[in-house]
Amino acid sequence: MQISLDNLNLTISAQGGTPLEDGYLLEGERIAVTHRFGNTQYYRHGFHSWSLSAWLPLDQPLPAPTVQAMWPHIDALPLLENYPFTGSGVGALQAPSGKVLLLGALGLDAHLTANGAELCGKAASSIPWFLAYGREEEVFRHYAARLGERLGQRPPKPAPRVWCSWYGLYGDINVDIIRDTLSGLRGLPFDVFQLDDGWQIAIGDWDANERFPEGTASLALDIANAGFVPGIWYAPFIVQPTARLFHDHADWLLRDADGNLVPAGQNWGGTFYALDTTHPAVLEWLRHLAHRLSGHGFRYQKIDFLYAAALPGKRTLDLPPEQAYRMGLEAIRQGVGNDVYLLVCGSPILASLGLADGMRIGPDVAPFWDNSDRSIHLHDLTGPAALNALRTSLNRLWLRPLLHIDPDVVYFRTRYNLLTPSQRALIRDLAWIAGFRATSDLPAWLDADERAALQAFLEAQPAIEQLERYRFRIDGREVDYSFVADIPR
Ligand code: 9PG
Repeated sequence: MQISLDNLNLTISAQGGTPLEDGYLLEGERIAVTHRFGNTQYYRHGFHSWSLSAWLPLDQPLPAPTVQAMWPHIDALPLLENYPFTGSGVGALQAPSGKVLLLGALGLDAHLTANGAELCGKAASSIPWFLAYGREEEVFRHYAARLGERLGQRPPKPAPRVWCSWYGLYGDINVDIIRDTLSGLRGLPFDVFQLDDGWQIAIGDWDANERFPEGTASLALDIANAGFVPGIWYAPFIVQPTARLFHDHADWLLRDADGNLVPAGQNWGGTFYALDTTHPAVLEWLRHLAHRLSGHGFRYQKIDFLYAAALPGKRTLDLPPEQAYRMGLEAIRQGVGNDVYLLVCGSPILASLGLADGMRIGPDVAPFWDNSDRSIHLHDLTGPAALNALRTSLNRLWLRPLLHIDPDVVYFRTRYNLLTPSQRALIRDLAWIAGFRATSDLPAWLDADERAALQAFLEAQPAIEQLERYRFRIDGREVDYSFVADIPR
């Protein structure tokens, strides 16, 4: 069919279409929009929190990451064909006029591709799509509003200010250092103290290990007594072979059509695997796990490596991957009830909407700017590095009306840190822009000035204005991220 959007004439292939005030509602399993923009910039939206989201020139392909076997989660596998001109959920093209043509799914399991002649969407079944043409800020805002109507939106409330153990202590946590940190944080206006990876017996066995001999409930009590909401990290959809769960419930694991286990990534000293989140016993186990942790006092739960439940595989119920994932996330939401804060991480984006309170929108930050071994030589822009975290997070700010968006932690320490003051300022400013404030700096590592800067960061309510795609004004001061958005080649 032929349609006209804001004086732009387009040829569209779809099963149905209805004009809207702010665009066009299309229906179909496959959508193709023919354009005449030529080799313009394509907005690629990554599969999950850590996957690359960026505006990319269509005439300059990037090599696909060469570490896919080790990191199957970098992107959904079908997205690596025609990399990087593929994406998940939404895609957009920049017109010569400067306006933007956006095609965004209003359902799950949707992927996109683009080239100099077409913008195409493909879903696992016929779903609604939103097509719009106009100012970039406007088309993304309208798309977000439609997504909220379809998939849900959490009630607006201010994002918690979080102290998270990961980027200070990594896995090296124990009850003594946690208690020391809690007392060192006294007087700083954090809402949540969140324990990250390192407290559990194994990935899959979510009980406290020997470094926390008094158990998780006692830990939550220590945190609450220090005046913070207890927060905890776990990775509910994955299992490592050393876990009891792996041996006790081999039938819960995600397998391919040949019955082989589907590898979900490599970490913690080996390959880890995914749960089949359409299996009734798995759903019951997930509800119970989330409920037990909230019952122990953890009213803030960071659930991680969630993409694993959305990998291709043969499941108990024959559902497409993101729908299967959403069943798992629903079980966790049911387990904790409506009042516990769920921060999803490593998570498919659209499929988490309406269920999560907050979402990590980029890769991990790190106390260094870039890791060229991984970014340049392995073409992988998802590894821990300040640059990667900033780039993808900046390109996901349009999600902000739907839930809290977490661009990851800010550094105030100069100890154990290779970032320059201006690099640290860019990270801090993006936390203000995104509206999610967190750090992992150990209070003992901060000198008086650094501690004062952290306190000011937590207390400030800066006025934020977006001037251009990557340019902002923060309390009158201009911040330009354009150089961050560029991809090293
Ligand atoms: C804990 C961490 C922190 C962090 C999460 C996540 O192997 N990997 O590719 C890999 C990717 C991300 C990652 C760890 C490993 O970080 O984003 O905030 O919670 O897990 O293990």
